[in-house]
Amino acid sequence: MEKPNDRLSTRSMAFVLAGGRGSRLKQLTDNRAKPAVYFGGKTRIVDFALSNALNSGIRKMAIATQYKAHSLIRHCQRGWSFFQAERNEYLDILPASQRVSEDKWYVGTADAVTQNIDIIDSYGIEYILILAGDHIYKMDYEMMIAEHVETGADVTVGCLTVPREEASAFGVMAVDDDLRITSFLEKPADPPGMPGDDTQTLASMGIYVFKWSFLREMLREDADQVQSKHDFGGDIIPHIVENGRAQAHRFTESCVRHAEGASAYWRDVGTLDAYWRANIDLTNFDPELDLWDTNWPIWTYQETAPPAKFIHDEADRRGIAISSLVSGGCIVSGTEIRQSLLFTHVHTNSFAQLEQAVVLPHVTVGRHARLTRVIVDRGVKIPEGMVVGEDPEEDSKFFEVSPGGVTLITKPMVAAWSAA
Ligand code: ADQ
Ligand code: ADP
Repeated sequence: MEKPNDRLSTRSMAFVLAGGRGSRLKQLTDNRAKPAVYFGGKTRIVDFALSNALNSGIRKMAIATQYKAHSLIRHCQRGWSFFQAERNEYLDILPASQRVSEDKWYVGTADAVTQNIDIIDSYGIEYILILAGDHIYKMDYEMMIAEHVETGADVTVGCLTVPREEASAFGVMAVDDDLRITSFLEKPADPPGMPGDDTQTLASMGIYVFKWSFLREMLREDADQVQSKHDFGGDIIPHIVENGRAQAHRFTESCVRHAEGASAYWRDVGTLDAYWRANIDLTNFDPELDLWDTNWPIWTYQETAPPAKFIHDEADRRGIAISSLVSGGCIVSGTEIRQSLLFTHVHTNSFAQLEQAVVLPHVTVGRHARLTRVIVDRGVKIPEGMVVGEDPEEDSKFFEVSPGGVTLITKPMVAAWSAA
């Protein structure tokens, strides 16, 4: 029988890069980093990478934060503090804290690891899994680590196929029959197609497995290179592809599907349109992302809240939610809600209507308000009678309207609307 301590997952750590802003999410990331953005009713984006690691058996984790890290740090402290040092379990939050020199933030993603080499050393691990904290997917990382050990590669890069016209946002690779990476281009302007399918490109997920002793050496070398941007996708991976052995690991091999034959779900949710769509998709009859799977739970910090409450009387107040997700602490008082997602502690009032609305925690919606195809930021108080989502031209005077016609509503925008 396999002894628990021999498991690869216990000899590995996950290092989560969570420093990026995600500027295409517009004002949704004015006060929080992209990994801290709420997703799916209860969770935040970073919970997916952390839960994947936990569900894969990994009990040593570190999160590198930088941009507007406060809500991310608070979330991790509240929701992810159950690790027990006595059992060699760790979750360290590593803000860019000028540990190395007074004036140094994390320059690039590789530098975020370099600046914490001594902490990683103290974990006594053999393998390190570098993750991005800003994607929605379910994946068993232990399978990727096992493949890394089996092939003896210097680095194993998680990859998936993306439509060629979207591929310039990714690291793009070519592989041979054994999935050895033969070329790697970081965010090429004109990405090449795949052999046999010109419409698709093999793209890096920005997740990597290394033997720690190897990466440590690479990072030390990279730190001295003046022309390096100290970035995994831009510097470290291309260097290994040229001078060593880089192997690709297909996401489809280790993704966690909710049913036989189901698709391999992975989303970047980096734009307002993609973010809104991925949230609203959860209201589908059979959503591609299964949050109900008890075998692969998405762990998070949950506010203590009473059950959702609906107030409905046939006379005039109709408090109903159709094809929607409504979280704890919500009070739907005489509001008609369709195909929407309400996070914790949302309170909506009589005669209001919500359709295809993603409503973040602690929002109140005033009487007679009508909101269609919107994202409402945390804590917003929608004034009585406000109508958004029916006239894009009018909406764009006060709110952020996406190319796909989704309207983002934040507190300063409502203040401007109310003042006008
Ligand atoms: P991008 O996602 O564009 O490309 P980047 O902006 O470096 O790369 O972000 C990667 C991760 O690191 C994100 O989770 C981000 O939050 C975090 N991050 C960014 N700067 C950081 C810093 N200074 N300190 C700490 N964390 C930081 C990468 C790869 C591509 C790959 C895509 C897949 O470079 O090759 O295709 O991910 O999305
Ligand atoms: P309306 O939707 O007509 O504007 P209210 O929001 O004043 O009405 O209240 C409707 C119902 O919502 C109340 O009867 C009560 O059951 C519930 N409710 C309102 N506020 C709270 C609260 N703070 N805590 C618990 N329940 C509340």
